[in-house]
Amino acid sequence: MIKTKEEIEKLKYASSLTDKGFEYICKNIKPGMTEIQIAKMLDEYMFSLGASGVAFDTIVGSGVNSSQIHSIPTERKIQEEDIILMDFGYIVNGYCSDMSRTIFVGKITDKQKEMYDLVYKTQMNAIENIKVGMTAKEADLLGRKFILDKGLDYNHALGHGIGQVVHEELVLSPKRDTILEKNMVFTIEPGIYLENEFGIRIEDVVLLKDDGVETLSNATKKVVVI
Ligand SMILES: [Mn+2]
Repeated sequence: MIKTKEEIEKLKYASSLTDKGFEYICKNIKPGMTEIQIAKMLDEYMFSLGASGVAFDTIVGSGVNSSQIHSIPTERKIQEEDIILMDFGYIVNGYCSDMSRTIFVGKITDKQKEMYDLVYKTQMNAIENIKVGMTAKEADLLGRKFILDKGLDYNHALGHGIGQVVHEELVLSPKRDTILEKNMVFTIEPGIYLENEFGIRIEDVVLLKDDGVETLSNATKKVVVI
């Protein structure tokens, strides 16, 4: 679970390529494309940058499909006004990346904006406050707090360890007492999933250091409307 300097460099590099993938896909998604086409386009771009494979099947959930935590891309076409949740990770030099971003096409509704801000706020609360010596459970709560305060919750862990495999043993969940140590690398990925409406997830890979976490994935988390 604890990474060497060399492993950290590889994880950083894998995440930096994923940042480029997100930028690329935001520029290239057009209404009328299907979720499957978007997933394929992103995968192909990442392979062209040097990824040797996907860390897991790329998730592209648009419209109501975004409300499923792990949706499988479908033939649904992107609308003029739409929401798209993407979760993607790639293997680069043997190490995995993992990122989720939720973007908007044409416009963002007031409710979507409210939920986006809530997910962002709780993710930042975890990023700013997770420290060495905390338990996984305590970390999980930091990345759930503001969502719970609104009477909402999400049905998955805040995050998981990541390395040569995308889901390592470390799990940041309300049930785990694992002590977080320096040089652990894990994801922070809170979400909100409103049944029959839409879902939002924001996920980054982070490195735990003496003075807190450093995010290894750095693609924008400002609201993106394409
Ligand atoms: Mn993940």
